[in-house]
Amino acid sequence: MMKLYWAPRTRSFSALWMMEEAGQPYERALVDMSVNAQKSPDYLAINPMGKVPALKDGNATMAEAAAICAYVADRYPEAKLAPPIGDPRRTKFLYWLFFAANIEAAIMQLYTKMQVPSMMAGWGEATQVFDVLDAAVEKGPWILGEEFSAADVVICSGLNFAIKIFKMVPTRPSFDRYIERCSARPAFQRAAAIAAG
Ligand SMILES: N[C@@H](CCC(=O)N[C@@H](CS)C(=O)NCC(=O)O)C(=O)O
Repeated sequence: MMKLYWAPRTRSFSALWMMEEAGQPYERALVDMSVNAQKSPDYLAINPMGKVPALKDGNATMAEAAAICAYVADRYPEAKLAPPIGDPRRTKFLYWLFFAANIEAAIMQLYTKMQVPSMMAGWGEATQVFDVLDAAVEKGPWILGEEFSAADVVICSGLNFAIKIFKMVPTRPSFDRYIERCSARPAFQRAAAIAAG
């Protein structure tokens, strides 16, 4: 059984939601950040960055929320949370999983008002990152169109975390509607209930 290391009100929500979408039994290990458990030697052996989430599957361990979501989708193909390997729909699926890092960076740039030459920044112009995302979620229901996938778990969790919970950047109507659609999913609600304790 997979073991998910997580903590409430953190980026580990995406991995928690993903496990609930997968619908397979898994174990949860709460990492107590109030006592800095994420920096304990035992935990650093799992994630040397000392951050949540992390995942253990047998003897294999990994971290990084988007990577965990991609792994879980491939590990449980019957849950249909990723287009299968070789399917051309993988193009956009992988694109959005990796684009999540641009969103994260753009959010931090806007929040800190950090000046960066957009040609040198890997994520480019922060506002353009949001324009591109806006166009992608506008039509819906999901980022790949009709099919929900792990890419939605990753992208929507990022938006929800930064915009709804921590209000780091202003929202947009398309983001609000997208977050609403995602948060209406039973798996999202189960994860939210778990996170709320
Ligand atoms: N790039 C990581 C980021 C994870 C992350 O930033 N986790 C934060 C909580 S939101 C954390 O564990 N912080 C604790 C610390 O840095 O001590 C991912 O996507 O998994």
